[in-house]
Amino acid sequence: MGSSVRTAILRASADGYAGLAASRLAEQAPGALGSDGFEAWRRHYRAQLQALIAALEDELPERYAAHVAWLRDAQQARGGDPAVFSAALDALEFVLEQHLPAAADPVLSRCFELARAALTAPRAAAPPAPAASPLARAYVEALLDCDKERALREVDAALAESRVDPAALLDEVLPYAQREIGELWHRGSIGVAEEHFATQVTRQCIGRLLARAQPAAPGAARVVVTSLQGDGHDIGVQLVACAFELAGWRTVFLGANTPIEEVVAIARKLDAQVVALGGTLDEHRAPIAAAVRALRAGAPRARVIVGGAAFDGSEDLWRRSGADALARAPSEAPRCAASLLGTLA
Ligand code: B12
Repeated sequence: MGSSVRTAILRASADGYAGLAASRLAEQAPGALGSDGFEAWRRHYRAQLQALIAALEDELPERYAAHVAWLRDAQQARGGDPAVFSAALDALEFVLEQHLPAAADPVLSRCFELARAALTAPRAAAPPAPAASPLARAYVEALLDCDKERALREVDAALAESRVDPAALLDEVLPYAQREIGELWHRGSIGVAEEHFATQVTRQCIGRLLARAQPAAPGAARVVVTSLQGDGHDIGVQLVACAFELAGWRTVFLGANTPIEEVVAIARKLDAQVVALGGTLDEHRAPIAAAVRALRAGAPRARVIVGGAAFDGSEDLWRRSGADALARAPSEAPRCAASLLGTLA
């Protein structure tokens, strides 16, 4: 069986395999399933299968192993039993062996081998906090105190006193804060409510920056910015849209979760010169590649820029998407777009 056929089957049957793996786990480790245990494990397996499919497509088994270790850490931080987690991996491998012979696919076998090794390795120590400016630290502290007024005051004062410029806010302060909040959630130190709160305040900060943008000139270049169906993260792309707006582009920001055909339709309708697509998780790369293909056919004038954490950790992952360029930071995106159009001053 060819590996692309295998991933197609996996994708089409992921829901079924998720249910079978949850049933197998219930048989093998009945204590593993609490009150809503079957549904919770089915959701867990669905997410894990998406990461597995992305690892198979890109032939990067170590990314699946990293994802499994990440899930284990998140569960353990909430009192989950590591032995159950290991049984859960066995259950998934068993189901796939039954339904999708693994022997012929060395990448699939390697995914499980590395995942098992990752599970037996000791839990990773908290990574050292990245260097952050005093403003970024003060902003995070205010968020953790759920003090929106203080958080916004910190940002307003820094902008007013020119202690921070918009690019630093977009590239450093706000991403640092979102990632710190994510790390604390991952380690079980804060809940989803704190994350949701931080995301809302970060949106307001972006609004503060947008209020400083001059209206775009009528003939200015047009960009469409979005993340795609299945990707609920919109702060990264919002920062990118804000950078374009501050750089004078006519910016059409669509938020998160946009269906591919809608992105193509609006790019065609508006005759957009650039489409900027963001992705956060490994499984967001496949929809981005599909969108690039659809844009080439349906809106061929648009140049496509990609970015986001889905492309981190490898120099060339973005090239496989077929896009024209990768921008690593929001304020880099307008420069990168202008250079693609040959209009860089
Ligand atoms: C907020 C958040 C959410 C919110 C999103 C709300 C919203 N409206 O955006 C919600 C609750 C919906 C959410 C859901 C999930 N999340 Co989430 N989320 C986060 C969190 C805390 C912040 C995300 C964020 O705003 N980042 C800030 C942006 C600015 O940073 P960035 O993405 O790295 O982007 C930088 C660059 O890449 C670039 N960039 C970004 N996009 C683009 C686009 C273009 C075009 C360009 C040029 C550049 C660019 O700009 C940024 C600055 O340099 C992160 C933590 C983190 N480390 O980011 C987790 C995180 C991304 N989430 C994670 C997970 C696992 C999930 C869920 C699967 C959880 C679950 N079990 O349901 C779901 C998946 C939902 C989905 N279908 O996509 C994990 C991913 C781990 C992994 N790699 O597998 C993270 C890392 C949390 C963690 N610490 O473990 N999440």
